[in-house]
Formats: sequence, C-alpha cells, structure tokens
Amino acid sequence: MDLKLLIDRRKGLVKQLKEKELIIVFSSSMPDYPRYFLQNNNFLYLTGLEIPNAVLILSKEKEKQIFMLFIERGIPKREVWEGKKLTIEEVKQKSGIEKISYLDEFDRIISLALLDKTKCFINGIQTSINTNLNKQQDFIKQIRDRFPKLQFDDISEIVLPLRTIKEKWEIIQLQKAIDITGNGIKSIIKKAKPGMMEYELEAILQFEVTRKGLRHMGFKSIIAAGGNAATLHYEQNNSRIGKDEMVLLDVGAAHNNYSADISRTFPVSGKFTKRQKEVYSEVLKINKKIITMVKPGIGMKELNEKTVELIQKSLIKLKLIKDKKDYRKYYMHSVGHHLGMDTHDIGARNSVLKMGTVITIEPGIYIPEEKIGVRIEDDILVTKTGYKNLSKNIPKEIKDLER
Ligand SMILES: [Mn+2]
Repeated sequence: MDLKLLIDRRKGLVKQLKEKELIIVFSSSMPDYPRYFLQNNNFLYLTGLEIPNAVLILSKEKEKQIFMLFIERGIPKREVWEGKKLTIEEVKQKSGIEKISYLDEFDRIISLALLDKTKCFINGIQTSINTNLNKQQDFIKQIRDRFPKLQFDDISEIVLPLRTIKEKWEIIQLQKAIDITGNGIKSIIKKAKPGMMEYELEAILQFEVTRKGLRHMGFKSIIAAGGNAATLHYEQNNSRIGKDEMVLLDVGAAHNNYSADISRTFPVSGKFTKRQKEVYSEVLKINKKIITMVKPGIGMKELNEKTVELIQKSLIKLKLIKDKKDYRKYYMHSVGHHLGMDTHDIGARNSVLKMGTVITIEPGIYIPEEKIGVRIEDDILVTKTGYKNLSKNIPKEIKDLER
C-alpha cells in the first residue's frame, strides 16, 4: 500500500481537529477462540497495519501535527507459539509513522497528552447496551475520574468525510472484491440444481473466493430459496431447494476489508415460472432505472422516494395491492446504503452523493404467500458526471439467468 495515501489520510483527519482536541484509535484485539482476527476498519484505514493490540494517537499543537503509535512488545517465550511480532522499525516502514513506542508507554504518554485537552475522539465507543464493555469503553472508564471535564465522542463524525469519498486505491480494492464475488455467483448459478441444500451453494461461493485469496466474507452470506427469500436477513442457509424455486443470494467477499455487497435472484431449474418472471422483471426494471439516476448532487432520499413510487406501480400491476400506500407489505427496506470497509458503510441515510462515493442500489419485492422474494443489488460508484456500475459483469438479465 502506498505510504503517501496513509499519510494523507492521517493529515486529513487531524486537519479537522480544533484546539484542545485529540483522537485515539484502538486496533482490534486478538480474540482467544475462535482465533479469527479482523482488524478494526478505522485503525486499518489510518495505519495500513494488520496487527492486534495497538493504539494510534493523533493530535496537533499549534500547526504541528502529531502522530504516535503504540505496539505490543515481542516476548520470546510467546513468540515460540505465536510467531514474531513486528519490530518498531518494521511498523515504521509499513505505516509511515515516525513516533512508535511499546504499549507499556501508553498510559504515561496519554496521561500527559490529555492534560490540556477538552475533547477526545475514540473509535468504537458506540456499542449496544447488552454487551460487555469493550476496551475503548474500559479505557474511558479508567480515565474519566482523572479527567472529569474531558468530553468523549465517537470518531465516526470526523472520519466520515474522508471515508465516504473513495480514493482510486480503494476503488481497486472494492472492484476486486466485487469481481471475485461475481465469479462465485456465476459458479453458483451454473452448478445449482433442485434438491440441493442452500449451504451447498454457500460452499461453492466460499471455495471460489477463498482460492482467489479473499479469506473472509464482508458479512454472513444470505442464500435463500423460495419463501426464505422473503425473510430479509435469513442466514441459516440450511433448507433444501425446491424444484421450481428461485434462490436469492445476498453475498460479498472482502478484500483488504473492502466488502462487495451483491444480490442476485435466479431460478434453480434454469427457467423462471411465468409469475416469477413477472415479479423479477419489475424489480429489474426498477434496479436499472434507479441506477441511471445516480450522479453527484442527488440525495439518497430522492432515490428512495423514486424507488417507492416505482414499487407502488409494480405492486399494483402485479395485482398485489390496490391502494398504493399498502406497498410496505411487499417492500420494507431502503434502496441502498454506502459501501466500503463496512458493508453498511458510514454515511448518513439522508446524504447527498458526491463523486467518489460508492453505494448499493437494491430494490426488492417480497411475497411470502407466493414463496417469492426477489432482490437485485448492484454496487455503484458515483463519478464526475454520473455513475459507474462496478458489478455490471454479474448477470442479471433474464436470458443470462436462464439456461
Ligand atoms: Mn446491501
């Protein structure tokens, strides 16, 4: 990864700090078991480092920007089991950060740094009330007594302007995640047969993406046959696929933490029934129409309103509703969201699109009583004058889904 990119991100972030403000970014911890390390996205975004148990501090004094990184010290006895830790010199080269110390120094240095501060931004302090305190919240609890006037805020609000606009390098990561996910989807469509289990299709996808070097999915795959597709977040994937059913896939592999998010719906027999085709055609028409509206300056709100208007027309045409305000019975989500390192990437629901933003467009119609659920989702980059469909090579035309 280009060091200049990392340096620019850190500078861009600190530039937004006011007097007496400071940012602390914790990396993920190494979980005990299952031992599955996934780096914190904000930490990865700012350091490029895939190491656990590190902390980044960003601040400024007058016009001088200050970056300090704290890393784990390698303990020979443990390195026998876990392998070598990166040295300070190696971390310096990978991250471009000059001031690096071991974690044992963190307490002392942060105590000094916070003395004259009034506000501290920290990553990941918003979690649900039902979970244990994470280490960020633990940290706040510890220092709150010592710095009673210090205010804490989540880092999202200042990272958001940076992370919503994707750099060229980020688009390349996303495109790769999308292309490889697409190959997996094509392979599923080719190999799926009536009578197979949903998880068999999941395994085909897993095989295709893993052998291309993408080691994890951005989110749990949804492989939903027939009526299961009407449950929006169905992820059991353990039903048998019936003879004339459609299968809805909502999947996305991640590459360097950038995640694809693609939905396709196809007939497992290789041929749509008449009714399936009717419903599918309506969703496809809406998917295409909304995609062509994407351009800088348009709001997610406008895209959502237009989608609802089109869905209402389609539902009336499909004889599912008479009164257009009943549309919520068959379409209950919004048309899209920001996409990036987080599958539902940071970026407000009412945001206005800018060049470099990536969003999903994913209209759907769900009819539980007919065991039909259709969603067609593409990943769209906002360009200078319009849009680029990053997932245009993944089949969605009826003739390409039938065989
Ligand atoms: Mn999505």
